[in-house]
Amino acid sequence: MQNLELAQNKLKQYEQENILATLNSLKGKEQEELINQILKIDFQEISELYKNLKVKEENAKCEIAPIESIDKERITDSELKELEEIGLNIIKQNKYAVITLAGGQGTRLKWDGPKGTYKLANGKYIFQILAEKFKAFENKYGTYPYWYIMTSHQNNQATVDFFEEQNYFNLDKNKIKFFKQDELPTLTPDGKMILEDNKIKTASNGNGAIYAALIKEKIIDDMKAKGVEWLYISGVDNIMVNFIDPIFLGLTLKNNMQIASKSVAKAYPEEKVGVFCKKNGKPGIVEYIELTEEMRNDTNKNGELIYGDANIVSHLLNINVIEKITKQKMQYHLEIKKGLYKFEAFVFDGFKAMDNMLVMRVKRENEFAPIKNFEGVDSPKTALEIYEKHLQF
Ligand code: UD2
Repeated sequence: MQNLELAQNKLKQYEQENILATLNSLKGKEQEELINQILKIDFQEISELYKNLKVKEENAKCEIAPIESIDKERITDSELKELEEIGLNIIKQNKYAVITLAGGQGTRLKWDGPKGTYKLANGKYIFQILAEKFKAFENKYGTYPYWYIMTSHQNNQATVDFFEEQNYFNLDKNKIKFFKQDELPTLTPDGKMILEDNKIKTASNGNGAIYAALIKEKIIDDMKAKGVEWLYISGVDNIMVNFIDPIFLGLTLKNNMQIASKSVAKAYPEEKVGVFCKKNGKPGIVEYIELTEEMRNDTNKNGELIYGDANIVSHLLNINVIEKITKQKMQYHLEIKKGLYKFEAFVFDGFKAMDNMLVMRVKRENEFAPIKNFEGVDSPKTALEIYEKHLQF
């Protein structure tokens, strides 16, 4: 059967009549490109996601309970020294890699390039600030780990071009690797795909797409060939991220954990951050949009928020956990942007593959200055103020 007929049959089977009409009206290269895109899309997956919307979000069913965290400020100096030695030993053997999640659209920042290419008022790009952390680590310890950057189909080329133009910020380009996450069609509220320049409109399918991407893009194979055992996964938008952290790695090893994350004390109940918890007894995070009013304000006898450990997208995973996570069904969350349905997987939903995880609470000003919005909270201005006041190498 010809590809055109295969594409037409798929569109009929999944009731995407409007795409079918356009497909039949196109000719030559334009029609061929749309056919190729249609044959690559997993219509069954997107139609199940849409149908499942009628089923209440998994969170509504699951039982949520607090999870304990270790406050870094309460660890003694001698123990910090011991933990640092344990972690350094792994990092110096090149068994450690940093993964930067950079496939988001960054719509709130009103910047149409990849978020890492945004230049702050101090003249530094976000990617440049992240790259300088590798250099600083090398100046202190004589080495720095591998750096993997997850991009999206939309921003990959622009990201790679930017690093080439910047000569990889004088880092060894052989220690830096880019890989693309997957994407999903966006839908109208009645489940129809839409066209943009005669192509089906798609969007990144959330930072939880990292697990499948690590396998599909053979990044896991690349890491294993290099002897990597520990992955520090963090967001591109936090310029205070401390992603080469021997103490955190040491604490995780000492507690025999395969997954660990950093938290900061939630600033106030309504703060737009996910919070660590246990869902049906497994470690996880409840996203800010899914936190109930009551949970948001729940406090313990000392008046501290029960769900007070805020997620700063700084996760440490043993490489063996990745395959375990890809074996479980990935949960998708509905996000409605400009009236369209977007389906996003969240990186932290993978944590339920383990029975427990370590949460290390760090001081907000030392490790968290996100750049989310063009102005106001979590903006380039607020992030730069924290960066200039608190950055320590
Ligand atoms: C993230 C956390 C949230 C909160 C907040 C703190 C997730 C899902 N949510 O919310 O719990 O703590 O940060 O700052 O982590 N990204 C991709 N691919 C995608 C979508 C996002 O790589 O398809 C990256 C994005 O570039 C960024 C990171 O994931 O580096 C988090 O961005 P986000 O917009 O998904 O999540 P946000 O900021 O709403």
